[in-house]
Amino acid sequence: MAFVTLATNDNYARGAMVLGQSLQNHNTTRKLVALVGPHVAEQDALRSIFDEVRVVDVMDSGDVAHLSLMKRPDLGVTFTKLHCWTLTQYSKCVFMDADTLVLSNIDELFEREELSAAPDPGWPDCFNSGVFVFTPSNETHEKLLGFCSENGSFDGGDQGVLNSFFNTWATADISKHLPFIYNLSSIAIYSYLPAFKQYGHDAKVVHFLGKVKPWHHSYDAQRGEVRGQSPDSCQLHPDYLLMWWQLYSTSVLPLLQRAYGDTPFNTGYTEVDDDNVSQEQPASVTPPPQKFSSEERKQRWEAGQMDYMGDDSFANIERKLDSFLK
Ligand SMILES: [Mn+2]
Repeated sequence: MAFVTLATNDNYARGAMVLGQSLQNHNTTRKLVALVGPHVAEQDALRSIFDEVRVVDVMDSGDVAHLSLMKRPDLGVTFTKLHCWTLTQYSKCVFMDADTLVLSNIDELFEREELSAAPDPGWPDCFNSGVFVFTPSNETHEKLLGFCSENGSFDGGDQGVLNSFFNTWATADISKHLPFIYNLSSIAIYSYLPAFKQYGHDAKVVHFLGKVKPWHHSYDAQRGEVRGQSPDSCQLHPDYLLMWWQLYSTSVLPLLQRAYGDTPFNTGYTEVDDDNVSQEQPASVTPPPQKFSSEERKQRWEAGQMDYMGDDSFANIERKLDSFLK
């Protein structure tokens, strides 16, 4: 049995390392597996946390996955994620997005059956595909690929595909509904604050849903503060973002430095060694990393390598469309 995550670029690889470290810190007894896209450079550092790092290049495979991708080039990242079903050396797995963070031991999830997941905060009759229990099977994998290339995805990503495929989740078997505390998104905190105050302390997994990910912020190691946060956000809820950065700076960054030397990382991490840097100085805040130029992004898009979880996310595309309509 194994926890499985997916990193399609270097930023998600850092998220995956924080997730893997958080699972280890809470003494998981299961294996840790990372699926990585072919462009992820940080495989060595990943290998020091994960038991298995598997490179998935749907583009280069001659199999049914590649054929499916040629039919639906818009679903590149989705096909990469569906690859988790091919991990048949494990009898059961828990998939976790690289933008999740574990707050306590969750090995009990392996008692659940496929497909178990928590409700999505935006449409609770759909499950959120950031955390789910599944049974690896080449047969299921091929069925999923076939389904995906025939029907596409109603939301452009894996969550739409998986909800259409496992379409009895909402009604058939309540034991496949994971409690919300296994996939708590910050969106839900603000949309139902009294419930968060009542139940939030039981949270076991935090999911940094949305466009802005922890690695888009920057961190003042000296003061132990995440920059660019509104001052009252910490009063509303435990500072999950700060927890992510503390784990990143204490456990992941040393691994990256060991693997690559002291070359600066484009993560927004800044080390401040004196207090002379005043807060008004914008230079002390590192802007979010620019991953690709728009020309490079266009080329990647045309090659079927969309960054659906990042630059090419639906929200970004929608914003672009809106700018034309106004
Ligand atoms: Mn996610």
